[in-house]
Amino acid sequence: MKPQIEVIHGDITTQHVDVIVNAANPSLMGGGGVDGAIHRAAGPQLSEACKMVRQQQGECPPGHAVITIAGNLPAKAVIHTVGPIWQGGEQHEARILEDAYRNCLRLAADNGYKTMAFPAISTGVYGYPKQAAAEIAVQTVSTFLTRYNPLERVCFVCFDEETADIYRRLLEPQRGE
Ligand code: AR6
Repeated sequence: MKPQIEVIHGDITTQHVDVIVNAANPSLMGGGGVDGAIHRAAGPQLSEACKMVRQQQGECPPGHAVITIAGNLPAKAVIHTVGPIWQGGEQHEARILEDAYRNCLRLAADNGYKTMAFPAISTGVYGYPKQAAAEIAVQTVSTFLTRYNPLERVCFVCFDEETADIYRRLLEPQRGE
């Protein structure tokens, strides 16, 4: 069966998927944006789990990803990744963003999860241009699903309509294939 890629305009914390991705910072200790929303919705168990990861492996560098329990969220697990901070495009931001998406996909697949949801990593506080970030997201997910296919559904959960439109346009040519 061909895996589905979906665009959802909404809040990632309410998604009924196996695993949601958090756009975290290297400390894994929470923050604003989607990170803050996920920590609030998941409750203190998530902070405890992140603290344990921190103690065991230190900070999570940009492009890397770690997995924890999901506390009170409908999802079964949370994958925390750290995207690049946009600095104009000459500081390997594209490669780091691609690594972030790919490492999340690998972690989800390696843990046997079938459905997952991504936010638009790095496009908020970290300032990555939305269109360029979405192109990397769609390309990396599509390539992963083509080459290695344990996932059944990947959702791009967009908090604003502008981002959702960007993703819909990028995915349009793939519809009906
Ligand atoms: N559901 C889905 N997407 C959301 C939600 C939500 N509930 N809330 C915000 N977004 P950002 P970053 C979107 O800033 O740029 C944190 O403080 C948002 O509109 O959350 O990777 C971390 O601790 C945007 O499109 O993450 C880091 O310090 C996207 O999620 C830093 O921000 C990403 O915006 C990470 O910055």
